[in-house]
Amino acid sequence: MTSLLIILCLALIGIVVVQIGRLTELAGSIRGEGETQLEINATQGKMMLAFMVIFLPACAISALYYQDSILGYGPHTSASDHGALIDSSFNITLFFTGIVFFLTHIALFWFSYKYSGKTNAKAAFMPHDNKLELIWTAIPAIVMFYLVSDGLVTWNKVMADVPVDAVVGQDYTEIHAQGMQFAWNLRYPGPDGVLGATNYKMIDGSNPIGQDWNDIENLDDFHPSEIVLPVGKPVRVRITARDVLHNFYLPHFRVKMDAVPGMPTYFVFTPNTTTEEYRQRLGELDRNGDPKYPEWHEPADETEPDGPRRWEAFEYELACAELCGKGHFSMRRLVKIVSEEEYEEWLENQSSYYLTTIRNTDKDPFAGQLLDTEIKARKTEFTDNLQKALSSETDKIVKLKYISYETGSAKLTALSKYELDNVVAALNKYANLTIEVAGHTDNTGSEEANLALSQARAQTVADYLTGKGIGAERLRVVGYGQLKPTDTNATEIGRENNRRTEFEILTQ
Ligand SMILES: [Cu+2]
Repeated sequence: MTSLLIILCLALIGIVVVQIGRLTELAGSIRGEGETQLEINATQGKMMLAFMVIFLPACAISALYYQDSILGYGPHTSASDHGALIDSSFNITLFFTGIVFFLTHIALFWFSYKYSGKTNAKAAFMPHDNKLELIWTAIPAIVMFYLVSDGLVTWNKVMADVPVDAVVGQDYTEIHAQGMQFAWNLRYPGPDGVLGATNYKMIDGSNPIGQDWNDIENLDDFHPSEIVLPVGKPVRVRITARDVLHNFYLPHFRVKMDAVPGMPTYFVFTPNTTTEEYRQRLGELDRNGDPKYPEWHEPADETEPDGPRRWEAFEYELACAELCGKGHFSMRRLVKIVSEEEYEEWLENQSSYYLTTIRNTDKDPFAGQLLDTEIKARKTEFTDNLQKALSSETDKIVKLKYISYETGSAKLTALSKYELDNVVAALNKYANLTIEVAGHTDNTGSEEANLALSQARAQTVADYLTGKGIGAERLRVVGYGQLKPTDTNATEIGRENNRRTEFEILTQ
């Protein structure tokens, strides 16, 4: 209904304009063509002048009025080191083009008014003027030279890669952002600080970035759902695209770089304002205790008028600045800038994508093998348990959690050797240590068979130890069969816990 009314109004206005035009034409033909033309000229001239008086101040006033919403002004000063350079380049350019803008518009409208058609005036004819030519060539040339050279210097600083001798993981953090329709796949290097190799041919449902699992540097890489970075430390973002053009855009940090399929790009920047500091800036109060930027004190959620204010809910964000398809808008990701301590804490809580998703699946080239990190972790666990038993008065038993046998036999599995080597190392380290190696089973099968099996298994372990040069007199070998369960035999997990090899410290 409203739109119908608007259309009707517009149609009526159109008819009125046409009718006025006809009327003027009619009046003109009655009074004579020339006189009417002069009158129109004079009116147009005055209108031009009036337009200038309203339009130019309005330009300046609106810019000042909205200045707090513009990047680079008010609370929106840059949150990265290089951002200030970009903002200052923009300001210098705005200063010079602003002068030209105002001067040319004043000249345009003033002359339109002053020289609007008159019968008694005649245009002056000036074929050439060297002085004028010199002035209007030299001034723009000097200004342009300055703008271009300043821009070039800024550009080189902003686009600079990390120094050649900078060490990844120490001097700077390197992260990976891969654009796809429609998400950013983020990847962090994990504890080793180095991103593993990727190959687009390896991309599949379980490997979104195409990480090469044969490269051990990939094994600790993790895929966070948001970007978290420590304040004050340079970060180099590796930017790739999986399908079409995307654009890695962090407006608050003045970071913007195309993600191009087949052509990795990068951007190096140093965040210098934490999320919390930026929020404080938005929520700042003036001397009278009133909000400095009132729009940031409105509720963040309109349906919750008493909820957090907009400044409190503020988050930095990563957007895609390329119109990459209809789901383009959904490529938003949060960016959090935190203190070094908070960052370390966050890192601790992240887990490797390989270990959580790929490990021991058919995509894992290391399936059935132990990784160095796992060997180390098991050694630490063994040493801790041994120390506990050594210092305990009552509990002298160390469970050998990672020793296992082929089903129903006393043959050790290949991976048992790591735990056995830990035992060898312990016996070599503590020369007075004597132990009882004990085998245990669950209650499946006959008691005699279990006794025999546990005895055989304990013997295999002892044989391994003596084979490594441990004196047989330091070992007592016992098979307890099903007689000493530590858990229930009613459940599978309980039975698994009961099938075990352990040793007890006899003397130390
Ligand atoms: Cu995109």
